[in-house]
Amino acid sequence: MSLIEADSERLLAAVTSLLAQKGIASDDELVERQRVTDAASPGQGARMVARAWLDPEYRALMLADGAKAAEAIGIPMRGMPPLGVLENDAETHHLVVCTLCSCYPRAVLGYPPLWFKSAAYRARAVRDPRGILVEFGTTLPDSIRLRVVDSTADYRWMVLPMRPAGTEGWNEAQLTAIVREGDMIGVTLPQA
Ligand SMILES: [Co+2]
Repeated sequence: MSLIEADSERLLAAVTSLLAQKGIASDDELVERQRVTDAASPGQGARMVARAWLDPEYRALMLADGAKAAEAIGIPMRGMPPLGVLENDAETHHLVVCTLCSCYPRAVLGYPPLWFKSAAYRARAVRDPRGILVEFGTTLPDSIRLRVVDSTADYRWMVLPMRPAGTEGWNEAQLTAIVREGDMIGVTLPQA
């Protein structure tokens, strides 16, 4: 083990023992949370999106309380911050960023992609959001209002994208398969 690894191990041990001492989270809870986060992937969020496209009641629940909607389809949310869902429509497009660090809805999307954590994305998503979308291959008509939403440690956000044309009659599994990570952050749009 290198010196740096030894230091980071000691820091981790100190923080976890403080969390336990203060009654914030036990070792078992931390291990469980880590296991759940390791198992999470964008496929979880994609299932929520596909369900919302097909089921207006589920869509209403998702917009009212993202965490409840996640739990309703078996995604574990215990110990996670609240999850807000931003619905894109013909007038408004949402883009999610954590300007401070890398706050990300890990329970429903898994670990954030590297670009989401980069200083360049965090700065440019605010300063030049339309420009950064173009780099992801997404050109929005000028008539669409673009809202940039800051994810924080206390409140995580995901985007409910618009269902693309050409998917009429598709079932939930087919719809789930076309929803990508970036679509739920707002950097890309689902394609049929
Ligand atoms: Co953050």
